[in-house]
Amino acid sequence: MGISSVCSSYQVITQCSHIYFSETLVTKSLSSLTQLEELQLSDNNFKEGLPEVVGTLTSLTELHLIDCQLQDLPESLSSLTQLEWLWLSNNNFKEGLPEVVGALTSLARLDLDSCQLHDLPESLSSLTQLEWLWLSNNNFKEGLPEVVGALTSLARLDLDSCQLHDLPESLSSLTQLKELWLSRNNFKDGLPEAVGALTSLTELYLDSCQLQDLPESLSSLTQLERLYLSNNNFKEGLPEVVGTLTSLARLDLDSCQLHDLPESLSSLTQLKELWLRYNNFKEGLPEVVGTLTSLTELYLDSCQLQDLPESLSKLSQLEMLDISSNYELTKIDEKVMALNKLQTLNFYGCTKLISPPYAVCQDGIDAIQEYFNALSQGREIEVCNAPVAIVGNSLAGKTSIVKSLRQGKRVLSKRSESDVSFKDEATKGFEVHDLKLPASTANLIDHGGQDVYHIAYQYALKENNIPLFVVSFKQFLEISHKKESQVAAKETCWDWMSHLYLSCPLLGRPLLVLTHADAVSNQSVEVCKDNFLEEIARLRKIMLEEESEFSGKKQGEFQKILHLSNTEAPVFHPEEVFIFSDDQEETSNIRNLKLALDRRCQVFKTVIPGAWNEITEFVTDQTDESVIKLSLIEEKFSIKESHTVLRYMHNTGSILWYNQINSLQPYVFHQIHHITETITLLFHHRAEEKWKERLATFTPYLYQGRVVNKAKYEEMVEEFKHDGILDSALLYYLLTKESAKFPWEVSVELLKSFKVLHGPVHKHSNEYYLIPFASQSSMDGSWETDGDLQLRLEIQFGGLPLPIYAFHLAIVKFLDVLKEETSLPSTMMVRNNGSTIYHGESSTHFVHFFKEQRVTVQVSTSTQLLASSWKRLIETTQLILQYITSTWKACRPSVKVICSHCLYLRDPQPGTLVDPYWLCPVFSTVADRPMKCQLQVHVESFFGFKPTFCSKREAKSEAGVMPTIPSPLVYPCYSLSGDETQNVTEYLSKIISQRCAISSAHPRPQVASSSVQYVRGERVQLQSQLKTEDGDSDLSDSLDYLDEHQTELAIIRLRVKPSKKAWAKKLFDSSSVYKMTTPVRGRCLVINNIHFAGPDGGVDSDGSERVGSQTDQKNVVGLFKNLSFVTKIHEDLPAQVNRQSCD
Ligand SMILES: Nc1nc2c(ncn2[C@@H]2O[C@H](COP(=O)(O)OP(=O)(O)O)[C@@H](O)[C@H]2O)c(=O)[nH]1
Ligand SMILES: [Mg+2]
Repeated sequence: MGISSVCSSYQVITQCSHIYFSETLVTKSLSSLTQLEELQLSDNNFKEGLPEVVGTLTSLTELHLIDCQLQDLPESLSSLTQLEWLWLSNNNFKEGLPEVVGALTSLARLDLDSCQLHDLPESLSSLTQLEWLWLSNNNFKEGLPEVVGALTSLARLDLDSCQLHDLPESLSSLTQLKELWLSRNNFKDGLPEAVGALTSLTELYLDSCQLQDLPESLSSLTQLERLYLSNNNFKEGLPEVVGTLTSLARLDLDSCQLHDLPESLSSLTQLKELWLRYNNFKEGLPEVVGTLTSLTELYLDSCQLQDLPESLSKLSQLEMLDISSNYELTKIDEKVMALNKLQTLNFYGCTKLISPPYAVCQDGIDAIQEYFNALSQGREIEVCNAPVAIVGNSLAGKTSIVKSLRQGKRVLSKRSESDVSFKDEATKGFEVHDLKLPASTANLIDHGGQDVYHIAYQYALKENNIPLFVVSFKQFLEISHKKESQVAAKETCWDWMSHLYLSCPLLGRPLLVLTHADAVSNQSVEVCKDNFLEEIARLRKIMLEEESEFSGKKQGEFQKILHLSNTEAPVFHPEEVFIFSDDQEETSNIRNLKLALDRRCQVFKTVIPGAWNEITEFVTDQTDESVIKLSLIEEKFSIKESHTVLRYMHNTGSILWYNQINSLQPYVFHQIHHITETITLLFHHRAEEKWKERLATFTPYLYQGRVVNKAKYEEMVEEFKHDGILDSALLYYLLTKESAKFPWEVSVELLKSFKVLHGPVHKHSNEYYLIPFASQSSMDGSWETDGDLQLRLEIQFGGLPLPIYAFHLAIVKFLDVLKEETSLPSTMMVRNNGSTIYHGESSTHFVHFFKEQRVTVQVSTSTQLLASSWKRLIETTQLILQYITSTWKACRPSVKVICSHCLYLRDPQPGTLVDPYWLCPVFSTVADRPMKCQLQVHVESFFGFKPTFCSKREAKSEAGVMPTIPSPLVYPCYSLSGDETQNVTEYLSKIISQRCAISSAHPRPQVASSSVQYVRGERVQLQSQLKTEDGDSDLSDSLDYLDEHQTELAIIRLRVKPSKKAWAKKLFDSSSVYKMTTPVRGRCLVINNIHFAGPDGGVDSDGSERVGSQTDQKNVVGLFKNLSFVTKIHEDLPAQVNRQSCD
């Protein structure tokens, strides 16, 4: 279709990277558009010059030529005498701006941003109509061209990032200038005086200019309404001249290293918006702020404030107050909260607020005002309740510490690893016990140390608590002897930082309890303690070094973990380290620990209205039920007040009320241990014994009208244990028969809301739930080569390691996401380290390598579905990332796009495209743009990272060995035309012969990540198991790569090397062996009958089905695909197989 046939007087042509402007097409079609007023040609490639025809469109008033690789402009452009707006940013005029621009005398707006300009032609002075000029991001190191001063109609001049040090005097002729943008230049030696002469200025941008002072002459800018000064260094004080700019309505002083503000600022009587974020007002907010009575918006984010002074109460016009991220803020003056125009209060991160309590602030300004009203009207009670999170390895001595604290003497819990008959006091999930201290009450949250219980931690997570780490000297020494002391410090203590601080970066410094001092024999306890603390300090150093390597990246939340990021203070304060042994006489330690806890609890001290006590007592008195219905409380008390009280009780750890989760909001869990009892029905550190016990007492029951007998029960249990697939009949049994703590729906919600369960999934009228955590089996490697094409992304997590349960929850999230996305009947499979969802011809895999802190997401697909598969891959990854980063706020993920072309060739070192800023909001808003541009723009311009992609691409295509790789195989794309798909298909068939060559030339590294699989909680005695294999077996050769340090890893997939055994070699050398050497080795037909037809052709009457044969099918198909067979699957074929159906 000719362009002219669709173009009328107004036409936009944009993003036409695929339209080739042949001379004939352009002259024939475009030249006839004599009425054309606006032409959009941005994002095209006019490296060879702009087509002359553009100059014939004499009616043009607006011409867009952004990012067109232009180096010059044709003279003919001078005929565009009507042209008012010309957009030329992101072109390359290194050789100078084409003179023709100066001939466009009607120009009112000229955009020359990022054009590599060093100078401007004199001819520009003819642009007497020019009002707006963008010159940002050019290099005027040698000085701004004088010609700019001649453009006397200018109202707006943008000179951001121009490497300017000074400005010419001539600039002062711009008497019409209203807006001047000078951000990100270097005025270390002072702001040029010329600025003070621009007396018409209303807006002045001077952020990030390395300013330390401002000239007095600025006081002439009497019209100035907006002044941007953020990111300068006014350590010595804000220049007094600012106080003379009495027309100012907005003043931006973010990140100016301010400690105080001058009194003179009080003259700014028109000031409406004041930005003071990221300054240090530890000593108190300057009083002068309270005099700015016209203020409507005040931003005090991250100012290290400890209180909000009463003086702010004079800001009667204030509508918006941002005090977020003032982590030490404990008090907001009552009068400030009484400001009647105040509508928005942002206090995110101020978890230490005690007056009003944080729980009250969470309910908004009304609740705060009511709280103060209630206080002033009636009785008030001072309370001091604080949650204490106790973490540490299993058997570290956590529960013993809790008992000792509560009983006031050293008491040890009774544990037995081996004796089954013994009542084991191992903590399951978590337990909460209160502890009365001299001036406070602590709610001790004792966490179970075993891996299986980590998933339960999320239930008791608090934004603010007192962390207490328990480390056993015995374990520390044992690991130190076996490995080294650094590993020991990491395993006994450091890893626990992630559990608490990744999700709640704002928690204060942890207390440390060292137990089993009686186990330290040869060396003194003090030496051992010092050794441990040194190793912890070293671990912190290593982590911070790793952080600085990534310094280009946003560290965000991580920086807030102060005891880790601030190296001036030790990780554990010497006065908060306690040593315990089994000595029962030892009571002074307990006393000291109690005192230390009491001191820390003081921070939580607050005053509450007397009326609250009634609600608190009502809740604690309800001992008959496991869960209180919220409606019951709401009937008796005011709704608003009871919510605030419940939230307060939740924050202090005395109840659990998940008011953020809609389905759980109607319930108040005041018998906290019942929650963990519900969870431990599914996971238990002695799962095997538990199942056996259950079986012994099993009696048949009814579920949905059907009797579940023992055989069915056993089958369901086996399926659950092996595959993590939980039949809802079994879930029902566990939650109602085994323990009826909560109503069935509440229990299910409790598990589903925290991503312990995924489901229900329906299959053949049965309902199932999927629980990756429960599965004992791991993903086999066949997913790697599944499908014609593999599209793959890898997420690597840096910094503090994510706990393993984070990966399991992410798998459930993955299942949730894809279930919603696809309406196709899809099947799913879960394993303890991953999951696969099959949708029609493609399948999506999620696999995690916990030890390496890495996740792989892959879509295996056909060429036909290439674009939609990329889309699915990217969107799935993004949703998973959003989930992980919102829960584990301080984690630092980075994402790699793996080159699909390399994957196709089975290249062991595939090319990657690195995007360290994957989560950048720009990406999510421009969803439909090919990601290629975005990745490159971000990577190159912001972080100095260069994407490395498919190393074979350039080299091979230049040498002419390979045709150019179609870009959808290298870059993600969101849409593909039929031709492009065809192109990819042809290309792939051409290179299939290369596949084997490359993969045999670079054998995979022996311990390829994918061959390492983690088996939860089980120390698989792999060595001994394998040794019992046939001594002649080739598999025994592979043991040499087993790592001594990784005994808890099970290497499931072993590489099979060519045999060295003569008898085996002979088998392959005989003339009777048919050698297969063609790229496609042959066809493989898999017939899998899952359901057997009954005599009438329907499903067999006894409903028998071969559950699990799907897995065999996958394995068989995977194997043959690896051997380059074309595979075809048939399911449920009748006995009389029609030959045709197999063809
Ligand atoms: N010798 C000695 N044994 C201790 C000490 N603290 C705890 N234990 C024992 O270590 C085992 C584990 O203690 P427990 O408090 O249940 O550990 P948890 O798993 O961290 O809760 C129990 O058998 C305790 O009796 C200690 O300081 N010295
Ligand atoms: Mg315990």
